[in-house]
Amino acid sequence: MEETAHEMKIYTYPDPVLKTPAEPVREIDGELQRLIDWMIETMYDAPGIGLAANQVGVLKRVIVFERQPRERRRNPGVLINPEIVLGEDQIKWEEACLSVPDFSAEVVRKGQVKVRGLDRQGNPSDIEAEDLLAVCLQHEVDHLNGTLFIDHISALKRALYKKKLTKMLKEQDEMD
Ligand code: GNR
Ligand code: NI
Repeated sequence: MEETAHEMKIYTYPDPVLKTPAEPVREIDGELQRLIDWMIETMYDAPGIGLAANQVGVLKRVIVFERQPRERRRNPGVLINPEIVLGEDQIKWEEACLSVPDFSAEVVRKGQVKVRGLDRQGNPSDIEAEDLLAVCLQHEVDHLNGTLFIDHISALKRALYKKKLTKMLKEQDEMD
């Protein structure tokens, strides 16, 4: 492993840290800069197109995301204390989550959003997004509020996923 690698552990469902709302950031200090760098590394290493601090066990309102999720080049974005200030149109997208292993499902969200927060220097930053980036930003803000995409699907589909997960965990247990 490289000496500069700082991938953090990604917590998975049903860990309680994923259900706990994160606290607003009050001070943008060196520790927060380090967290942001590690989150960006962890996101690309996973690989994923977004990551919320809850997912790495830190209850601070910080998200990182890939600004151009369809491009090969890395163009990371950061928002501290993000809020969705505008949402228009509905789209249905097949979502997955690094914290919800081996599952994906269609979720209805806004197709266009404006998300307001602070950049890593502490300056106000508005991100306008559509399609996949809009879905991703809503998914990340949900994480900060303790919500997962499986909270948006039907109770039946969610129950089926829980059953599948229990079976997977049991099989894993029997292996070791
Ligand atoms: O990498 C990710 N891909 C993705 C695809 C469709 C909808 C949402 C996402 S976010 C996910 C990474 C993640 O779990 N972020 O919290
Ligand atoms: Ni997620």
